[in-house]
Amino acid sequence: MSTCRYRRLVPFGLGLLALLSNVARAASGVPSDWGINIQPPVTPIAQDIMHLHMMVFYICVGIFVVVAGFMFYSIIFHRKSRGYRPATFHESTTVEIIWTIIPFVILIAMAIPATSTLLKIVNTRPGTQLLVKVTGYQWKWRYSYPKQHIAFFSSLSTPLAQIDDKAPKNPHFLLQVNHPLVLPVNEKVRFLITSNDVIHGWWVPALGIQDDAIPGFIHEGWATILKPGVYRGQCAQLCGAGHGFMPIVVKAVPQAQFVSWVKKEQAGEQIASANSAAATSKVWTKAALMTKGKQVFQTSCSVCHQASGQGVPGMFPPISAGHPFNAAPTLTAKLARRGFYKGGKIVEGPVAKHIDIVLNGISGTPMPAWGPQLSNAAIAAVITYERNAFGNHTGDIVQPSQIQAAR
Ligand code: HEC
Ligand SMILES: [Cu+2]
Repeated sequence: MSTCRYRRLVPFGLGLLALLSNVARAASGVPSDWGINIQPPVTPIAQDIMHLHMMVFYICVGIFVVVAGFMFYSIIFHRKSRGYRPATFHESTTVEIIWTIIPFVILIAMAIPATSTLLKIVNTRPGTQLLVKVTGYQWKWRYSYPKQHIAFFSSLSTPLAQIDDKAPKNPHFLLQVNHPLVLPVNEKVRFLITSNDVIHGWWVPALGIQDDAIPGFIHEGWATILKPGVYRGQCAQLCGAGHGFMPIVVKAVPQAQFVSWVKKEQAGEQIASANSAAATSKVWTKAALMTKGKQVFQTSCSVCHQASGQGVPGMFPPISAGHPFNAAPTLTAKLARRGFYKGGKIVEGPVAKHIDIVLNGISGTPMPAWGPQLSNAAIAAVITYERNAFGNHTGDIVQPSQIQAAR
C-alpha cells in the first residue's frame, strides 16, 4: 500500500493534463479525442455561434451554482433534526412572481442574440462576391463555381491501407480529399447546397455552416473566412454505406493565390478540355492504362466495389474473377435480363456493354454515370484495368477514342 495520502488524486491530475493538452490540440485544428469545446471559429457567423454557446454555457453554470447552493444550504442548515418543517410553497405570492419572472428575463436575454445570429445566417445576399454550388453525391461532393466555369468532384483520399488498419493512421484520417474546395479569405462566399441522390449534410464547423443537401431543393449559406487555413468537415446526414467517407476540406487562401488557382483550374483540370481532340486521339500503352486505371479505380470505384474488387455481397457486384455476386435471386435475374451479367460479370463480357455501363451508369441503381465526371482517358484506363486486374485476364485494351465514340 502506498503511503502517499494524495495517491488517489494522481489519476485526476493526469486526466486534467490530458484534457488540457487536447484542448490545445483542438485549437490547432488537429482532431483529438476528448476535444471538449467547439472548433475555433474563423467566420463572423462561427464567432457568433461560439459566443452564444459560451454565453448560454456560463448562464447555465451560474444557474446551477445558485440553485445547487440554495439546495445544499437548505439540506444542511434547515434539516429535520433541527426542527424545520417542509414548506407548502404558497407562503409568498411575491416570491413566486419573482421566480417566474427571472427565468423569463433570462430566456429573452438569450433569445435576442440567438435570433439576430439566425437572421445573419440566412442573409446571404448583401456583399456576396463569389458563388459556389455544392452538390452531395453518394459518396463525395461536387463543387462548382458557375461564374468561373470551374467544376470538380472532391472525394476521400485517405489510403485504403489506413482504413483497413494495415498502416498507421495519419492525423487527418478520413478527413482528407483529393481536390479541396479552395476559397479566398475576406470575401463573402455564397453557397448553394443541394444533392444529386439522397439527403446529405454539408457541415464545416469552423465556418459555422451546417446545411442539409436535399435532392430537388437548394439551401443557401454563406461564409466570410477571416483566416487562411484548412478547415475540415463531414457529411452530417446518414446517407448510406459511404457516409463516413465523404469528408469536406476547405482551403482558404489569400485573394492573389485564389486568382491564380482559378486560372490553373480553368486551364486544364476540366473534363471538357481533358477531352480535347488531341487528348482523345492519343494512343496509350497497356501499362500506362493499367497504372492510371488503378488510380481511378481507387479514388472513384473502390468505395462501392471495394479495393479488392470483391464488392459487397448483395449490394455492390464484384469486379474480381471467381467472386459470385451473392445477391437475391430477383436481382441476379434482373441483371441477367438486362444482359449486363453474362457469365457472372460484365467485366469479362462484351467490351461495348462494359463501356456503356461505366459511361452511362445503371439507372435506378447506385451505379453512377461516369461520363460527366471522368475524362475519356480516365474511363478508358479504368475499364482496361477492370478487365485485366483482380484475376481477370481478358487482355482487352480500351483507348480514349473508343470512349469518345461511345459518348
Ligand atoms: C456508389 C456506388 C458505386 C460506385 C462508386 C461505382 N459503382 Fe459500379 N456498380 C454499383 C452497383 C450498385 C452496381 C450494380 C447495379 C445493378 O445492376 O443493380 C454496379 C455495377 C457495375 C458494373 C457492372 C457489373 C456487372 O457485372 O454487371 C461495372 C462494370 C461497374 N459497376 C464499374 C464501375 C466503375 C468502373 C466504377 C468507378 C469508375 C464504379 N463502378 C463505381 C455501384 C457503384
Ligand atoms: Cu452524405
